[in-house]
Amino acid sequence: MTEKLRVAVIGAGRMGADHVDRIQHRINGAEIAAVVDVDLARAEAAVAGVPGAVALTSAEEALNNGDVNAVLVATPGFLHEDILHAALAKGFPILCEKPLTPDAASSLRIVQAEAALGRKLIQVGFMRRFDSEYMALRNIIEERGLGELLMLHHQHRNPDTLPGFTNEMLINDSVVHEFDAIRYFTGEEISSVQVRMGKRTRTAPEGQNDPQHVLIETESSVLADVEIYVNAKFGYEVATQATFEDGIVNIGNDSGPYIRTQGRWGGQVTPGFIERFGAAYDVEIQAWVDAALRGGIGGPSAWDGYATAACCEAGVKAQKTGAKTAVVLVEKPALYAEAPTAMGELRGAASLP
Ligand code: ISE
Repeated sequence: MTEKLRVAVIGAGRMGADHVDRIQHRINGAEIAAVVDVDLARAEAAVAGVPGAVALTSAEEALNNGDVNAVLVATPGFLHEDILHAALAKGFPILCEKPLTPDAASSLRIVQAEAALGRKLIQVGFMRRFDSEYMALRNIIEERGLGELLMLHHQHRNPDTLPGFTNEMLINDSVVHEFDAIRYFTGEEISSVQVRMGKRTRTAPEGQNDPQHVLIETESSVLADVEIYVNAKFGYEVATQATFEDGIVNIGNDSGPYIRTQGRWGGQVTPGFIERFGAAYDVEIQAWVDAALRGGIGGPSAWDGYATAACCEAGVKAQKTGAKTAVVLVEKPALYAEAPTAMGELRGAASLP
């Protein structure tokens, strides 16, 4: 492969622009060659200050630009499939923000296209796998120092939602992260999903049931639950409590400066996901670049994108029926049998006392 990735970032919204800044200023081994957005002014704003990078309005043009040899897809999910097929055909390394695609059938088409190539080119942007506390919890689970993992309790709270954030999006846009996290922690597929809708918060927009309680079971019957609450107002929180045979582990609780002043004590609540996972995004993109330069991927694969899409489909069905809904996957192609090697290098230090 080449010495440096020359990346086309497709989509210059919040995540795309954040990745342009990250690659330009904090990542080794990659630089920005092009930024694409249907809104040219937005693409131009993203490349301002990036010498040599071009602003374009067409993904196709970017893929055919001789200066580009890698792609970071950060458009809305419904645009991913076409871009991914075109980038696979070029043989480019790809970092695709979640979701891989919006439904399991189209994600499976991507998996099949990549499996036919016989090598992994797509890394999916589940950045939580690169959070230091996530890595530490996974180590504790794998090493079995606290015995077997029995349950995972997740809290996923956002301050508010953008207009148009539907009931389905609580699953497809938000709980998709817990589906991946549970698979990452346990190393197992999810076998069923159930969704309970209770009392709504008064600030939930019309048609949105918020919060919701999602009940999840894995292949070996680890039980997990997620409180997804997207109008929590107080700030952003993604936390997990893991129950083991011989202990309890908590991750994601706000830490940082603990201040006592004027008769009060406390600290700051994290405002949003960009701040909560900023460091994880940096590690994720560096892992992608390093692995791509060696001809592989450094994190979750297209299979992980497909499996979580199938969990989301079961979750949306479960929202409508209230029933425990099975997650059905096709047989895993041999290409995805082994975890990417870079994940081994990225494991956090075991943090048992
Ligand atoms: C958003 O798209 C994200 O990916 C955030 O991590 C998540 O917390 C939020 O719920 C989603 O809407």
